[in-house]
Amino acid sequence: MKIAIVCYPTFGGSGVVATELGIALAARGHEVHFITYRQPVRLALLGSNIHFHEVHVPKYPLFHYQPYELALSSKLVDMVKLHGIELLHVHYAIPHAYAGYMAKQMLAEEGISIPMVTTLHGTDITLVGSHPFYRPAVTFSINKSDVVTSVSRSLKEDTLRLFDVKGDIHVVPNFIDVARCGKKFTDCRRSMMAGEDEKIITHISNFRKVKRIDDVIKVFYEVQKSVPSRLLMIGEGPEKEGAEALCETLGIPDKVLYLGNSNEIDRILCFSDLFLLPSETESFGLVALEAMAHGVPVISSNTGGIPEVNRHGVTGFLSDVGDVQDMAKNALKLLEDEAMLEQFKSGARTEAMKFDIAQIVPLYEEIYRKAFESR
Ligand code: GMT
Repeated sequence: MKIAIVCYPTFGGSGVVATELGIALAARGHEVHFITYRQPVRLALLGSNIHFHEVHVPKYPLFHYQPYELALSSKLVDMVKLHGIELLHVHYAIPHAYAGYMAKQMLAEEGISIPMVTTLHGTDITLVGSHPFYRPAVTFSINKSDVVTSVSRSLKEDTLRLFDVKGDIHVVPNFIDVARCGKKFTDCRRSMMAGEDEKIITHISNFRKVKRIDDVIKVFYEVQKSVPSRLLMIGEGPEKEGAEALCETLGIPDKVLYLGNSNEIDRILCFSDLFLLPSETESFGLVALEAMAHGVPVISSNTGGIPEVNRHGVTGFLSDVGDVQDMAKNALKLLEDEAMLEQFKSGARTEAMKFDIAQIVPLYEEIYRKAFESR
């Protein structure tokens, strides 16, 4: 099948999922065309059946906001015609589903009928999409998609609660390449990050408000009082400066390392003992799954789709949003008991296998078949 994938090409979970899906589909013989404004960060290699087409938005001074949706829908029309693309799979409703629908309509004018699958990822529904300024357009583009999928049961419930959705929403969970994560790194250089007697705690995100970065620092502050440890902070975003300031205030700047955005999270997770994800809301928490696949137990909040991934008492522990003391208590429970930590590391790895890419990609292929039928 010839499939166009539209996504954000950034380090964010939706872009990562879309990219990994495209790579896996290409490996299964499909022809995949990524259409977005930059080559996706995880898309290292292009080839005979994996392509990237850049959406250019020429700057014009009259426009206060440059019309990306217009450029994207035009590019979709051109690429569908040029490459004979048979299906659009758009990740993140805003504005991709809207642009995809416009492309569909333009193509229909020329007698080309193409189905569109929309995958909802989280903030396109919970934080941004449900804002009154966007809701009518998001509702419209969800209802005009041939098939809609969401990455967790929780996100499906949120979508049905927040929008007037007419059709069904199929839950297709996010996934991980277990074989790749299980690979032992010969150069897993733990000693570069911490002393032999120190535990390594990790957080990876886009450092936005929704991630509750201050809670990450506060949990670590409590933990390091009892267990010699280091905190690795991976990612970039608006809350980073505040986090650095909080570390100074608490007197722990030398114990916290900020490593910026990284394409090497496999190498960082391979020597991590614990992962922190205290988010305000999280439709799935792909990064928690990535940590688990590397055998890293997760201390998280119990919000949104996280409980569908992180199993309390098996792969880590869950606490109410903002309950820093409970998160720190749970972290210490694991870090102070070597046998228990080992048991949770193995529990995390085993649970992650349920989300192996090999099981999830065929679900998307099934969805594509459905989309063709419902055209
Ligand atoms: O977490 C973010 O803010 C980035 C966002 C994105 O769109 O990339 O992540 C969302 O999609 C991920 C992939 O499906 C999910 O794992 C994240 O939980 C979800 N983020 C939120 O719901 C806050």
